[in-house]
Amino acid sequence: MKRPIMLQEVLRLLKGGEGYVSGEKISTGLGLTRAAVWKKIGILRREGFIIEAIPSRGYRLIQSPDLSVEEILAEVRGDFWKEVLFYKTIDSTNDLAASLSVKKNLASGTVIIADMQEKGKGRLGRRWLSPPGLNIYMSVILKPEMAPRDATLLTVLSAVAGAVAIRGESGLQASIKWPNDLIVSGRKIGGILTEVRTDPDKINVAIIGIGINVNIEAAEFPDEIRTIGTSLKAETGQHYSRSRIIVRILREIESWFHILKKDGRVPLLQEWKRLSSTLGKEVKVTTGEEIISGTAEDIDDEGMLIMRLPSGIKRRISAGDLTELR
Ligand code: BT5
Repeated sequence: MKRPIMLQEVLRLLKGGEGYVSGEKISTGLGLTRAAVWKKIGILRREGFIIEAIPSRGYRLIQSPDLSVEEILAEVRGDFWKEVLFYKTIDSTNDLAASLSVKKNLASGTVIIADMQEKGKGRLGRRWLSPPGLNIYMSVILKPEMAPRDATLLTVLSAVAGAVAIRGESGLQASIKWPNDLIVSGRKIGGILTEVRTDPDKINVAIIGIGINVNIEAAEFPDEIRTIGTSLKAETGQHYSRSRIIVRILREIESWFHILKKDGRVPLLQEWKRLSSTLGKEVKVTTGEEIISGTAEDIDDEGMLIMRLPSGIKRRISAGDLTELR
């Protein structure tokens, strides 16, 4: 079921208004009765929005909740982003996206967000720590006109979106460790898990899972992650709105798709290189079949890592776990 658009319209008016927005302005602007406006305000309040109502002046938005689908939709819904589905508890947003995209044939531009995941997953069946009320766990469903070999490029694009969103919201110098890690101060603040279903010659559905540690405190990480992970809160001491970060990520993804279409891959790859912590470093990559050591020289236009081995030979690597040696 599509979320009705009217709540988002009310929210837009409240956010756009300087100070109070009169009930009259909302009702005439949206073609609603005053009673209907009051009802929508009630729904928004139940979603956690703090809205002041003064009879002679109107309504004023005082505070938004930290995670609100209505707020995200009010900001991004359009030709590219179609729908946002929210779940309080779920196994994994990627798994649900995969099963719904088959069962319900979800449109490209559907976003699935969860407050917590019981079985959040990383690559190769690893676990992704996903406690409630603190972090971002989301999957975006896209049906891009791309060849199956471009799946890594989707990870590249999403990592850029994630790093830019973290930088924009917090000022932290987030960087990207090839292929899918978002890093702050040498620790993992987020990760991307791209899964694709393909036809022989094109991607049928891409599910891009994005996990970002937002308001979790360092002390709340279990031992095995405390030394390798971090969060926006752990780095800055501040609390962040998950909605705002999600909106930034979604806007970035949308805008990179437009740029890809208009100007090709070069601008995206340049931006990735600007944000990368990997290039120029001595690295070790574990691929599952072998461990390769050398210098990370470049990524190619499919997002593959180009390594120069000590022998001088270049290798092109599609996937693996990378450790920066220095
Ligand atoms: C990733 O895998 O980094 C991809 C993470 C993707 C998570 C999102 S959340 C929404 C969507 N739905 C899902 O079920 N997944 C996606 P990988 O590179 O394999 O890294 C996994 C490793 O990161 C684990 O083995 C841990 O060492 C570490 N780790 C686990 N949880 C972490 C966390 N919250 N923060 C930092 N590191 C973590």
